[in-house]
Amino acid sequence: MKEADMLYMKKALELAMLGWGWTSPNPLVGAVVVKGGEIVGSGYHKICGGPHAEVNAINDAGEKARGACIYVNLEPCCHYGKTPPCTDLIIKSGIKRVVVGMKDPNPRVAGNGIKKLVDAGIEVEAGVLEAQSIALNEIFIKHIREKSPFVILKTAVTMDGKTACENGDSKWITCEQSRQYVHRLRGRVSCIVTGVGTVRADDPLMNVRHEKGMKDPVRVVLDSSCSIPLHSNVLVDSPESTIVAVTDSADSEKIKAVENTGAEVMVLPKGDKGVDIKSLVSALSDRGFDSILVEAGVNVNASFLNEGLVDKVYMFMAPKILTGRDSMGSFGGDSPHKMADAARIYDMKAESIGDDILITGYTKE
Ligand code: AOF
Ligand code: ZN
Repeated sequence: MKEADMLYMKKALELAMLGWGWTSPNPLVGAVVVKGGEIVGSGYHKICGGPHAEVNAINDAGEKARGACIYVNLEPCCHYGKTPPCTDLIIKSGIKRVVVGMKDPNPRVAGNGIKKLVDAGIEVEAGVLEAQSIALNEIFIKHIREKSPFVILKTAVTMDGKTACENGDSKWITCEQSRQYVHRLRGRVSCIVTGVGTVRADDPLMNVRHEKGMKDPVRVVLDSSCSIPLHSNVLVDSPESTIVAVTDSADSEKIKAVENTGAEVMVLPKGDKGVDIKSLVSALSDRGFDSILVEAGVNVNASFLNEGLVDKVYMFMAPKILTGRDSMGSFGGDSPHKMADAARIYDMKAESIGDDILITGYTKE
């Protein structure tokens, strides 16, 4: 692989990141137009429904696009969606080489974009920085392939795996930078799921206040009996972006009171422990949500993990050892009898965030 190709693709990936939080359910895409060893145009996909990265980059390059090479982290589209096919514009602009990060998993494209360019006599090279391109759009990839949201479970623990003292105190485990990182993650997802226990204990806002210019996700509170206090922050601050998920055993007066705050109440089937989590994920999927961030207590965390609904885990580990036999961990549920029953995490990675270590990994290989 040519070094220059990797360099320009890296630039395209960096540009793609600028759309973080605004392109959902569409992908993060960046593009650069290069001619004579110089960047003559660049652009990225800014907002879902808006022009694609290639369009912005080619318009930026203008006449200089003729005879140039375009680098884009996702295969150019060849279909009419909310916008016309990028392949047509690439062909018309006189670009002679296209370097692609990854093939588009969208069945309406899926290799046909590349084929259309090749058929038009354009040189195409695919798979440059492919792993990075796939990682950047993991939410988009799962959502478009499986029509189901990508589920991220986030926890924060001490080095001995504790999340709270025996009396529930947990403020704060991690450093300021880690908390800011979580806000950025919140800005990328369609919704955050938590339990009513967490709402009672911490009264969180669950918004993106540490990052400017990002939209807040919808907040979903699991509360089978609809017992959420009406003065909770999630019902006082922007209640129109709060969903309270209850079961049919919830009292209708309580449901009405929550609805009167402006929040939505979603009645879902009962599971073993409260609201059935699979039904919740499928209801959120029906709304077109591409991603779910689980930021919850021991029971909700265990339900999501044990039901096989988690795709990716973000675990922030603080440089602290809490100790104490009654200190709490991040996962409750029934206690397994064999280590072999532990949930296996794949492709585990660690990076430093301030004083903490962020460990990420996937539940599937
Ligand atoms: C984007 N931005 O920069 C690229 C995309 O409905 P449309 O016209 O916006 O098309 C969306 C599809 O286009 C998307 O699912 C993906 O397959 C392809 N490429 N989409 O939103 C872009 N290059
Ligand atoms: Zn396109």
